[in-house]
Amino acid sequence: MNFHAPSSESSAAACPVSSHNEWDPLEEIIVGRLEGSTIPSNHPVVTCNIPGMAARAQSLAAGFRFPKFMVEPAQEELDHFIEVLESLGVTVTRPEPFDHHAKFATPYWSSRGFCNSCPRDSMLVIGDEILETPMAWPCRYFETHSYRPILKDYFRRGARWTSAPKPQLTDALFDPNFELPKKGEPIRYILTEFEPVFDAADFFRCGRDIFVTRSNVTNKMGVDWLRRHLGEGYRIHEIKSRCPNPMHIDTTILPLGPGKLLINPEYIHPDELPDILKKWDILVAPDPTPIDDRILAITSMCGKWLSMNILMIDEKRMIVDPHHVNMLRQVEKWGFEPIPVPFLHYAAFGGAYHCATLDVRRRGTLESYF
Ligand code: ABU
Repeated sequence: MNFHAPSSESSAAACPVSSHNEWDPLEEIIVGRLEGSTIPSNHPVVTCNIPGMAARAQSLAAGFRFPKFMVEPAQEELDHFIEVLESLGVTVTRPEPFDHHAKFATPYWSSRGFCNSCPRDSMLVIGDEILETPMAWPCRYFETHSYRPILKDYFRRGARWTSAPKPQLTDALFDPNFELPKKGEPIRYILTEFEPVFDAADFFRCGRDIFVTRSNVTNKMGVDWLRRHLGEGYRIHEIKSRCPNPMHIDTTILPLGPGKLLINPEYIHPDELPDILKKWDILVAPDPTPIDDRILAITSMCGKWLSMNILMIDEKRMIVDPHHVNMLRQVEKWGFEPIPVPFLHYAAFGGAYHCATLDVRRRGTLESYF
């Protein structure tokens, strides 16, 4: 029997990696870095996931370093975010700075790198295991190498460190005729089932139940691979999303605590949720507050629902962007305590607080919430 669970409660408590859900009290977190950031090299799997104006800018400037006028304000926000986390008693761990402008190649293709802004994508924490994911963007192929000193340290201190099969990312993985679905058309994806690929950010964890949305970086074979890898101790449920260019679950649907589910009303129809989630309170995210700053709007790699990219400190406290006043007020009405931290400039590097972090240790045990 392949029962995948920590060896015992006491060893799980002592392990530097121990996180079973999105809301237990946060003890240690990896926060991304912007040093060495490089605009993603051109590839259809990149372009199809970036909003219109940013995609045009990205294809013109692919492979160049991100300009200072974008890095500096985002870096200031990041430094402040780290100060806030530390003031809350959370241990913040950082990857090594790396020059992502360096070119690399496999037998099939070559690319420059991207950055370490979003550790949420390249590593998945399930209990005491930290797993390097098989990512579909060629420019992210070696992204976890900046985290290897941290991973080796966690391993030496007792964590399980694994990696999914490194994908080949040949043309066979990408549908050459792919076009984004138009309004009303069925959702389709650029990926074929040539080999397993997934980003960790397409999953969220609720103890023994793990939820996933398929996307332009996560295929069915990737979900099947993880399901078989985790074995009988976990259940992976697919959530249907109506996002036309899906990449990552955390602007579509996110649990804020046991029994509390934040949903994006544009992408999630409650009737289509897996039955077990229908028993939870559905908290409908308010309309995101529009971003009028033209530069921010043009450079953002993300959609407008980044207002949902919340990081839970525990079941009550959460980090929210003060720009998104609708969200701030709404979560207060729902009984949460929002901690406002400005972070809009980080969107040019792929996300907000949930993307920019990886919670490696939360105080709590493996439970079944359904
Ligand atoms: N990396 C999460 C951002 C997803 C989005 O653009 O909505």
